[in-house]
Amino acid sequence: TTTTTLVRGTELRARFAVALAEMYGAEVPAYTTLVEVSRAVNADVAAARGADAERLGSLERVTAERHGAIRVGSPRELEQVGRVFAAFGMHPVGFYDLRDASASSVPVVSTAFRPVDPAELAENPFRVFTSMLAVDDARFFDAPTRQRLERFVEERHLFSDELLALADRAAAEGGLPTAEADELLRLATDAFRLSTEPVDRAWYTHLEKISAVAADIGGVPATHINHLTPRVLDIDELYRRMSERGITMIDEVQGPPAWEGPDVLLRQTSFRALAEERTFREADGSVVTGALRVRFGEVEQRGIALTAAGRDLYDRLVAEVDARRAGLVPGHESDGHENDSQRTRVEVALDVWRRHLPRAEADLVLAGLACGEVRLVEGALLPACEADRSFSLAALVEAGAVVVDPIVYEDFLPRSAAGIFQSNLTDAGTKDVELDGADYDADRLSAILGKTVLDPIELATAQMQRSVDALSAQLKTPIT
Ligand code: OOG
Ligand code: NI
Repeated sequence: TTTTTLVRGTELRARFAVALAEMYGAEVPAYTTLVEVSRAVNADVAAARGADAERLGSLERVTAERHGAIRVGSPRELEQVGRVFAAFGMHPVGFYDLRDASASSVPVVSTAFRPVDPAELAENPFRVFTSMLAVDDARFFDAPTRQRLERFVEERHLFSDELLALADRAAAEGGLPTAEADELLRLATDAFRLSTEPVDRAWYTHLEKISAVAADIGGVPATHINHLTPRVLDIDELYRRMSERGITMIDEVQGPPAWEGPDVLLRQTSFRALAEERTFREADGSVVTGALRVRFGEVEQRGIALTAAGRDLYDRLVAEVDARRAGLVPGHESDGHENDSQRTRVEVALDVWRRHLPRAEADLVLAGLACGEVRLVEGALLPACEADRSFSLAALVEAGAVVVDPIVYEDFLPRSAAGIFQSNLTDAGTKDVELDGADYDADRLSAILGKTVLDPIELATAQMQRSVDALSAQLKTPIT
């Protein structure tokens, strides 16, 4: 018998991320600048902060880390892309509804495909934010537009049968032999290349009036990677350096404000990409060269994952910031600001955060707001146990017998995502709020995908609980 060596899913994923980056870098030169500046920022932060800089991931992981974004037009296309990503050990996590995310709204629902196992994440956390056009949402699409969209999307083939067959095999067998692995990577990368096929101008323009995102999905013959996002350790510094290079960033960093406390969840910012050459078919049948400006550059900084209670608090803080800026609730005189409507979202958010969140990472975890892995410090003295012989985690941490390592937030924020979508569009589009929208939730996406869309908070809290259970087993007593 001969044994063939399999190229395993983990390696396939790492190679996929690199192949997409090479293709995207060749297509979008500003991406290369962004990656260069990100690397420089990360190196400088690591030099300045030492080991502390790596609390939320090794410099190696962070430097290689990317997320991509793609958009598809139908349940069939979503199901197929789910099979492609499964080959790379990437599974659907999180349900994001961007149709009602605050002021901005985009006619898509989304999930992110990513590795789930902490060891896999540590090896290569490549993830792809994946949006599906909600063609059945009557607030955006009238019946004739919907029918034409459905027909248009049904007739195109984003993923070849050969690609899908190889992907299914890789997922089933945990990898592929070398030659098949190469072929899978070639076909999968190619599926996300910007198409050179002509775009029907009239149809594209019709959709663009409703939503530029709808036009980018249902007005073109293929999908493409929309952006590829590097991770930085200091997004404010990155923002400064990109601006210094003359690249106009969107107005603010999305998500939590910069503050003295730990990095929490996700902060993101972006810049509009340059116009890209595309060919169009005009009404008279002639084919002309034109340009579209739909792809953009984005960068992110990741922080600690929150528990359900932490996320509730976060959402309440976001609402408080909105209410204060809208003048619905007063600011606090002690902060020297009664007039929040004059201040930026980030400025108000900073005050709100300082009032409500513990500043030490361990306190966030011990308060049940954030997720961390606990571990016994070798040789440390244990504190006195409780009357029932159990240990309190707080007492163990206080005594220095246990340390808490933060669990990084691996997911996305719907409001930031909507903000990123929106700030890169020139036109708000149209939405008839009098009509009913189509119902979408994680269950409906799971049914479309034929696999369960996992819950980000459950994944992070389960990881934390496993570490508490292991500690409890080590100490042979319950931990409270
Ligand atoms: C996705 C926008 C959302 C993020 O990082 O929140 C996103 C898109 O533009 O297709 O990528
Ligand atoms: Ni993104």
